[in-house]
Amino acid sequence: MSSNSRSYDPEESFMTDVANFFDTAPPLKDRSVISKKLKEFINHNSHTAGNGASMRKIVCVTSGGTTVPLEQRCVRYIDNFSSGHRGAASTEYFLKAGYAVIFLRRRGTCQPYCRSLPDDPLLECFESTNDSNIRVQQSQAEAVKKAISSHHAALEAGVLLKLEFTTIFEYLQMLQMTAVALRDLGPRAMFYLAAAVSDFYVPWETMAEHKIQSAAGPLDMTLAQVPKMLSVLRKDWAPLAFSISFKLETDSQILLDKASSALSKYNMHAVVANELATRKEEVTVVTLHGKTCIRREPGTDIENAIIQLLAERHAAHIQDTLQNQAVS
Ligand code: PAZ
Repeated sequence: MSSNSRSYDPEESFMTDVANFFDTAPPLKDRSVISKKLKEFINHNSHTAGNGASMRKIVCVTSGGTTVPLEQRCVRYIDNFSSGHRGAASTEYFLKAGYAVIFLRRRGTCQPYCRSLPDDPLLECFESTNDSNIRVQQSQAEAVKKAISSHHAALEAGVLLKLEFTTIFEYLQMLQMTAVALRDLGPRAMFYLAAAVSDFYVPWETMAEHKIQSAAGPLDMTLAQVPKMLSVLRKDWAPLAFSISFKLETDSQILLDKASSALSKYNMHAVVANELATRKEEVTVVTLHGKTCIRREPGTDIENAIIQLLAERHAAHIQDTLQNQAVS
């Protein structure tokens, strides 16, 4: 070995992968618009409601699956399953609990306050009248009124900001921007990362520009690993924020072990473990203090109980952090 050869440093190599991911990702189209919206939203919610520990808390809820394009002029892509129901329902309960919410969702997936509406609200909630006007169908009137008024109330009060992504490149850039923008809130910020994020991707510079041709025979493609940004979020982007990730598995035998290992590996404050088939009925919240199983109560959403538990833990995290800061 020559005297100036350096030994392999896994941390350095990981940070290089992270830097490469962002350096080579196609730039966000609306970066300056998103940045302005984030700044205004955080500013508005930092100067309203209380002071010290009672100041308004802001949570970033991520929701829906990210896509992995296979071509730069994308015709085909790999997708991650998520209807966005968890994120949308959780957003409603966070707002009810007094949080301001940055709702970062996959375009076209479920939105807060729309869960009780039919799949195609425009076509199924409205009807035309004899005098060529449009009116809400009687059977949908209550649901439509409630959805519109709750949504407008949240926007009017400036406590709901909705941002949209499709690809893994957009998602991670927007998450980074949001986390860095929330950094100064310290422990009052929360990340509730329910989005289903791709583990593998095609780096932009190695991606075919045009539609891949089937005449060339079977497709043989190697996907690179997406760097695990959770640890970067905790270490660099927003180190004092209360951070919760989700772990989805289809094999119940490995679910809790995988959740515990995510907790320690990425230094999360909690990991919500759920199985695909039962995710609306049962989850387990894994923390350093133990595991709490939550089951859906009849007549409500499971997210109601998840948010109650996490809001309590978040309040304790704020107290602890502020006390530690006062002592040091
Ligand atoms: O969006 P949805 O309500 O259909 O499902 C929610 C979920 C299963 C995507 C979410 O609870 C979750 O586990 N997200 C993280 C998935 C992952 O391990 O990447």
